Amino acid sequence: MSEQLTLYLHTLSPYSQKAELALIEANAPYTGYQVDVFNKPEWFVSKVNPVGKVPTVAYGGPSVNPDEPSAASSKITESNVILEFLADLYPNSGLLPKDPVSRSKVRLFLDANSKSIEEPLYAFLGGAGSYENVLKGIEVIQGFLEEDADFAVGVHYTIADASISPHIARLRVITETDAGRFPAGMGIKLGEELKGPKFAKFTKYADRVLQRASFKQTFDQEGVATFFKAFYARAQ
Ligand SMILES: N[C@@H](CCC(=O)N[C@@H](CS)C(=O)NCC(=O)O)C(=O)O
Repeated sequence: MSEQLTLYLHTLSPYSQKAELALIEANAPYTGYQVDVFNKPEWFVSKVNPVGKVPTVAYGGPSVNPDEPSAASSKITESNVILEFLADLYPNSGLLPKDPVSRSKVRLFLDANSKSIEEPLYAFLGGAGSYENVLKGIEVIQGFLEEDADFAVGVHYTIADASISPHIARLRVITETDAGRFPAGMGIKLGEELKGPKFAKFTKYADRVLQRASFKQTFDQEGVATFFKAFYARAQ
């Protein structure tokens, strides 16, 4: 039997959603605890994650209230590390394939997702990135995808799918609402460009992952859109 697992998260955080998706897909028992990242409790920084970021997993040790964390639990940070940890903890979940070549493909996908999607997308959202870099990143990811594949790697849901789907959903929010600190209209333009034949493989994959039950269960579309509009409001 696995030990107690607490996931410290924020409901609007794409990195937190990566961990939630893996836990749900593995059918893993866990306690989720929402951390107010805009007004962090002192105990979270002193006892859970000195960097103060979510997601963080506390694994093992006694069962305690999440806001009274035990020094005896292991604290695991960084969403990609958490994804690999959960795949190791639940080897029969299929979150990581069994054969070494497929495992390396999943790891390459995770790395590409961090560099080619996470970095350029949130830089663009915050008004410090470039439109072209977002498109270049999507092209890189598209290069990993098989034609008509349901999943990023192989024939099962893996941590590769969990790593990218929260960002695909936020990309959709940007292209549908134009919310973000980039010049007005660029979000809508991006959406139009992604509808073209050049990005058909990526768009098909995106449509599929956003339909998944675990995804719908963990995504607050209205909440993300409202947050983006307020937090990344353009200067008037
Ligand atoms: N590289 C980290 C990024 C995590 C991250 O930036 N989390 C944000 C929420 S989306 C956070 O906790 N921010 C609070 C802060 O930076 O103080 C990961 O992959 O887990």
